[in-house]
Amino acid sequence: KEKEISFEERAEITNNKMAKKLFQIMSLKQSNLCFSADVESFDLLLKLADEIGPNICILKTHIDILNDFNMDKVQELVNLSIKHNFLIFEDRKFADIGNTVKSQYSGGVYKISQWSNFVNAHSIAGSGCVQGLKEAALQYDEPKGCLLIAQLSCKNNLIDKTYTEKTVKLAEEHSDFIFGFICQNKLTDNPGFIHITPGIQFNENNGMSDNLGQQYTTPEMAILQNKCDVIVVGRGILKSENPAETALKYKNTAYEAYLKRLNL
Ligand code: 5FU
Repeated sequence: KEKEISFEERAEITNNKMAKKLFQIMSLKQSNLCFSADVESFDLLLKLADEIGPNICILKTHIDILNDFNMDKVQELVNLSIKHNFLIFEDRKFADIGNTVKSQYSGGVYKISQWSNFVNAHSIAGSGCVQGLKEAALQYDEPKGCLLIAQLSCKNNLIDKTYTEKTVKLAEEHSDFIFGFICQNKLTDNPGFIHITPGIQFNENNGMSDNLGQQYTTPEMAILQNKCDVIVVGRGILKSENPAETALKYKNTAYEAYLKRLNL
């Protein structure tokens, strides 16, 4: 049976600067929790980021669902990410030709490349899409990165096994920029690639799905059985009575599951 490698060791092994930084934060903060801050008010997002920030390694945004977006508030979010030492992941899911995603990433209203540490992309458009994002990222001194969406959590999605395998291959070909996957289970033994998993809730919350096809699994299942590294939690935290307290519970559960996996 192959040995499990710790986040700390993986930070040492990988040559990808973004992966290194993330593994270091995870190991330092003892957190493999990503908070999905899916709210419509930027002010609320900032309040939550300040409260939950100490317990997360990543804060995930959907910047285009905010009603009160402006660049000053983005700067406040960046300040909070420095204060609490978490990374900002814009869940933009790029999926176009290289030239277009390059502009979508760096330009427009949101200027995503300026403030996000990493983004994600569908692999459907192939290497040009990855290349376009990579080119836009090159203008910055600090590391930027991208995850490929290898699997989706939602019911009846069109991704099959071949698509997932080809996605892993695409990631391997661009491992200077691509440092992992949005997925539902571990896809490769390459320790530099991180596996980040949405569709997570404790059993006791709203059952195991929503009305729009989202499917949930528990933190323990994701980390122990499916061998993912990071859990992404949105409504499991947001809809709870005390988001900060609930986030701490998710953090502890996910990290304990990871420690258990290391010692198995
Ligand atoms: F790529 C994916 C995916 O396969 N499933 C997802 O749920 C992304 N997501 C995102 O994670 C989705 O857009 C939400 O922002 C978040 C899950 O939120 P929830 O409230 O925990 O269901």
